[in-house]
Amino acid sequence: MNARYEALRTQAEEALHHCLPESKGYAKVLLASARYSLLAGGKRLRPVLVLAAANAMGVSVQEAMPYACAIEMIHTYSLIHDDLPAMDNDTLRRGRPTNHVVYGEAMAILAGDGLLTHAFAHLAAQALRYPMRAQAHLRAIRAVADAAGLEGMVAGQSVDVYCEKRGCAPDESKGQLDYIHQNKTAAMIRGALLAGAELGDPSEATRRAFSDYGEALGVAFQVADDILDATSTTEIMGKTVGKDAAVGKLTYVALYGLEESKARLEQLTQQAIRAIAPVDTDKFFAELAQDLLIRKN
Ligand code: GRG
Repeated sequence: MNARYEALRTQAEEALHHCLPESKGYAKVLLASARYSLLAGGKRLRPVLVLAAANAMGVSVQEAMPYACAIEMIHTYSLIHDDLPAMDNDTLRRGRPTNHVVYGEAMAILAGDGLLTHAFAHLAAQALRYPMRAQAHLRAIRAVADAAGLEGMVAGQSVDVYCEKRGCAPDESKGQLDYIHQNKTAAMIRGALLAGAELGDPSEATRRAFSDYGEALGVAFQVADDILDATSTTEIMGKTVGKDAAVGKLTYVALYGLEESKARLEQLTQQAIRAIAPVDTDKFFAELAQDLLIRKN
């Protein structure tokens, strides 16, 4: 990733260390469990997107940072819950044992619940600091909620889980796969961009540019993830790979094969770059899409 990405990632990383209550008192194990996963590293892609979109709209890092932290809290909750035995039953995440392996299933569920709820408390607190800009903050909070909820990530995950456990009709698999990618993965990537953009009162055309870029980039990100699951190693990825094929998961590679998946990834990347061009004056977003195309983890 380029130097600007790394600079934004470092700022977000620092802020993440201060956004949760300290692990003390009777609930200290819950708080330790939430901190364990939130502070385990990762690419911090979604926080960087929030900050970069806000910056493109002339909004300060200070005003946008709680959105960057909140979206990473929500992303982290989704990873904790996704790794649970009832879902993907994974033991490795971000190069460390998964939350439930360390803290037990019940605490992992509660840590996820807590991170999701705390994210919105964090956002409401920030909106209250800007009473003159309440509309912009409410629209940004709405973008986060829409991305995460029953018409976004959770909905996508539900179809993914349903297809894996119950099987999906073969003639519907292409539509279902698109739905899973657009919601499980792309919704939060698009939501991060929209949250940052909404803070700057965007025009309809600018909102559309961020939305279309986020959608294409998000689906590309998941196609790349499907390719990496089939071709990379557990050491490089920091999570178990090769499981998709082993459990017969509906993925891009399973449905279209490796070569067509790579071609689709390239096509989606170009689509994303075209969509963001009108607002991408310094080409940060285009470069990011290119970097994600060749990502190794
Ligand atoms: C449990 C509600 C609920 C949702 C789970 C995010 C998710 C939805 C599941 C994780 C499994 C998976 C492969 C999702 C696709 C999105 C994805 C590639 C997530 C991992 O995001 P990265 O690569 O992870 O940005 P880091 O660790 O870098 O933050």
